[in-house]
Parts: sequence; C-alpha cells; structure tokens
Amino acid sequence: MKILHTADLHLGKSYKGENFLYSKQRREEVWQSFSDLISYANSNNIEIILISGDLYEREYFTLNNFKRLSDLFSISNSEIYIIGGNHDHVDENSMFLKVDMPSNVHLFTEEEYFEYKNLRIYGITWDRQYNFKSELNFELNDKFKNILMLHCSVGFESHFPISEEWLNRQKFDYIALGHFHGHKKVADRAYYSGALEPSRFKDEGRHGFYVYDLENENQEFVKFAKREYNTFKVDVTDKNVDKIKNEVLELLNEYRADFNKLILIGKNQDIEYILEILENNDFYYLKIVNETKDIINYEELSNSDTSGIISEVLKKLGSDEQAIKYGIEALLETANEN
Ligand SMILES: [Mn+2]
Repeated sequence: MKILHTADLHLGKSYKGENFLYSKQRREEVWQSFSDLISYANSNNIEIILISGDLYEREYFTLNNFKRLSDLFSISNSEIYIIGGNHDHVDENSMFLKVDMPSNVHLFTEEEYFEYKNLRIYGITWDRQYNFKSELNFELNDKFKNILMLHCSVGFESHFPISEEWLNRQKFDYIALGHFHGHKKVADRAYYSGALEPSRFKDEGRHGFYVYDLENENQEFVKFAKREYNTFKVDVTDKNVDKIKNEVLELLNEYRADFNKLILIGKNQDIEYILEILENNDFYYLKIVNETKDIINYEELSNSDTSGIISEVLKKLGSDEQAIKYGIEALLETANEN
C-alpha cells in the first residue's frame, strides 16, 4: 500500500513580500501543484494521502476556495486524511466543518484514529491558532500498521514542541510531520514532508512530498514543486562587466523559472553599471542584493582636499588599506561634526 505524505501547502496564502503580480501568480501555481498532486496519486496507485497541517490559510480562505478544494478531493481515488495546523486550526468556527466534503476526506477533530484496511491512522488537529498543546499518549494495537500525523516543532520550544527522544520512543510505523517547510528525517521513522511549494527565500532547497510503501517500508522523496527559491553569491572583484554577466548567466541558467536572489560581494568601481546590466535580464524573478564594499578613490579625495590633511594622512599610513580606510573614515566623521 502506497501512502503519500504532504503538508504546508498554505493554499490561498497572499505573498506579502513580493509584488502583486508574483503573489497572484504564485497563489494560483500552488493550487495547480496540489491539483497535480491529486493526479499523481491517481496514476501511481496511491491509496492514502496524508496532509499534515496548514493545507490552507484560514485567514484568506473563502467559501469558493473550499468549493474548489472539495472539487479537487472528489476527483481523487485516494483516501485523504487531514489534520489542522496553526494556519488552518479547526475550532467551532472553522468553515471546513460547514462545507460538504466528499466521503474520501477524513478531517481529524475528536477522533483518536481512523481505520482503513490493516491501517490505523492517528492524528492531532490544532484547535486554536496559538499555544496549542496536547497530551500524547498512544496505546497501539500491533495487529495494525500504525501511522501518526502531527503538526509540530521538533526540537523547538514553541508551536507544539516535540522532542526527538519522544519520537524515537514511539512504535509507529511512520510519523508524518508538518510545520517545517524543508523536508527531512527528524527521528527514526519520523519525517517532515516540507511544504509542497516553497513560499519564501527561507524555504530554499528541493520541495515535493514523500511516498511511503507500507509493505516494504521503502520511502522516497518526490521532487514536485513548480518553482524553487535559490540564493547565489558572486564576487565581482577584478572582473569586467561581461565576465560577471557570463558568470551569472551560467550560474543561474538552470534556475531561470525560479525565485532567485543574487548577492554581489567584493569590490568593483563599476558596480552601478554592473547592477544596471544585471537588472536587465529575462529571468522569471531575480532579486539583486548589492553587498559590495565601496571603493574609496584616494586620489580624487586628496585632490579635493584643500587643507592637505588627507594627503598627509595617506602618506603616514602607507599601503595598509584597512588603516587607510579607518583613517579616512575618522577624518570624514570629524569633518561632518563641524
Ligand atoms: Mn505551521
């Protein structure tokens, strides 16, 4: 039996950091990605889909969005198990409880577990937005394969903290976690699927979902996201504009459709021109961060210095660049104070 484990889709999320065009487009892409996930499950004999919290953003989700979600679920051949997280917590006002969902959808509210064939699926839903805590005490029946779904923070103090030691003591066959956006194994048989689609530069790396095969206990990460967030660093020191441009094109070529951040470091007197050239590009999204150091033109500085103090200082400091920098800065500061 094949089980697909996903989480943190944040459907409906508005992307505040980006401009409106990207935000609108990205929001639609995440819907498309989820729709593709349902199709993937249908064509790959996935019997179970686990959604470990933050499926949608309660803050932005409308009744139409629920209708769209319900339509997607209804074309799925899988049984779908859902827990609420901090972004889609389920209290008595949750719209999720007020819409008709197809019969293959199972949202955890009060139940301890759902049974499907030889499987027991346990899950805990957030019933509030903040400071959620829950008693964790499970009496497992080993005639069943047992699975646990939690939306929690492993190794942190807030957002439903869970320790690695606790996870390692559990006898579950698989623990499907949500909340952290990067996919990783955190304990024996306990995994974060990560967000299906990344939503910020903090979410760097590959994104997708896990497929777990219950019989042979084989587990595979399937890269699925439509776009990724990447950060690159280029040192511009002693390079001409063309060389820098080519280096950037080569470095980012396979990431053209992604959200990319390019940090320029080092020193280059043509930095303004370099920025202008790089900003004129055909990448989907390229944010350029200028972290280069200023080049002080000492000759110019000393020519404009009618008092002769700067030339005097430069002569005394010799060729120690760092010392010159501090010296000049101190002088300029004194000049500004007057
Ligand atoms: Mn969360």
